[in-house]
Amino acid sequence: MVHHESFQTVTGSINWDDPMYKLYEKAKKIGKWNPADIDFSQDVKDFQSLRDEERISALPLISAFSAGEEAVTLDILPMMHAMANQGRLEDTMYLTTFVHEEAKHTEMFSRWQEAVGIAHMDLSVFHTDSYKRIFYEALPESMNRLLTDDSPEAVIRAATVYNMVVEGILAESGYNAFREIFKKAGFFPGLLEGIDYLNMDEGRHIQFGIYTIQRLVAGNDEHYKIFNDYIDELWVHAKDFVNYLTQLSEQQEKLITYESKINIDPTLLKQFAERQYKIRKSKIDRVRKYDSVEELEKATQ
Ligand code: DAO
Ligand code: FE2
Ligand code: MN
Repeated sequence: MVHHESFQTVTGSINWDDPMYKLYEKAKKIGKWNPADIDFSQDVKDFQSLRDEERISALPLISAFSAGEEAVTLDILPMMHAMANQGRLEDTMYLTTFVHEEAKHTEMFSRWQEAVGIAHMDLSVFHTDSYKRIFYEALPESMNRLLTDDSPEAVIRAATVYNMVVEGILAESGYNAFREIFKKAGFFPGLLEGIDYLNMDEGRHIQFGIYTIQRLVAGNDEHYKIFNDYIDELWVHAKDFVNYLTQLSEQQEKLITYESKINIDPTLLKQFAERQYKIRKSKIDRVRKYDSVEELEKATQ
């Protein structure tokens, strides 16, 4: 679109019942938190109380999240560009909150690293080839394609890597890991408070992705195949990274001979990620036989 032909709010109004508009309303109401207000003073004491090998157990996850949040902050704009270009006003309005939230997530991890004194460390050693395939390559490739191509295929692929794999599988599994490791052990209350906020924001982001893919896949087998093939391709790398984190924690456990509060059942991580993968697939699969998302909603009411 080069010129506007009309304006929705002049010829009619915002569609207040649009799912994207509802997400926008939710974000305005419940997305009000400020990373700068989180108190990390107990986290600093906790970090200092840990032995070196215990401290190291926090780093791979922190490293994956810091880069992950930075990547999604930098790579979201083409989606907004594509939705705006298509005249999808409610989607575009919702995405204004999305962009702001990813920036806050990036800020939160950076503040925590600064507070506990590890901001100077290069944590990229924890980025395996599989992590790089997703965050360094597939994510920016699929998102930036939207700048010149907003076809259904391009939108499906972008939402699949961003909302289904990075957010729906990896970030959700990561929140779970933070809670399993540190909440159970009673460490890092500030970081965990931040994780709870992030998790709420992320729920809306994933909803955006599910709805975006569902409306393009409804009644369209070719579009479904694009989603299904791409999520399966990326799952190989996501699974590989989860396995790497699991192996690290198994090695860690062998190293620590004293009684440590920091531990996690490694199989839990893998099982959680696998479950997320299956949930994402089934959410999209269920809309195939309907001609539209609205029809699915009517049928399941
Ligand atoms: O905030 O939208 C987002 C996505 C952040 C991605 C963070 C990925 C973290 C990977 C953790 C792996 C856990 C098993
Ligand atoms: Fe985020
Ligand atoms: Mn997100």
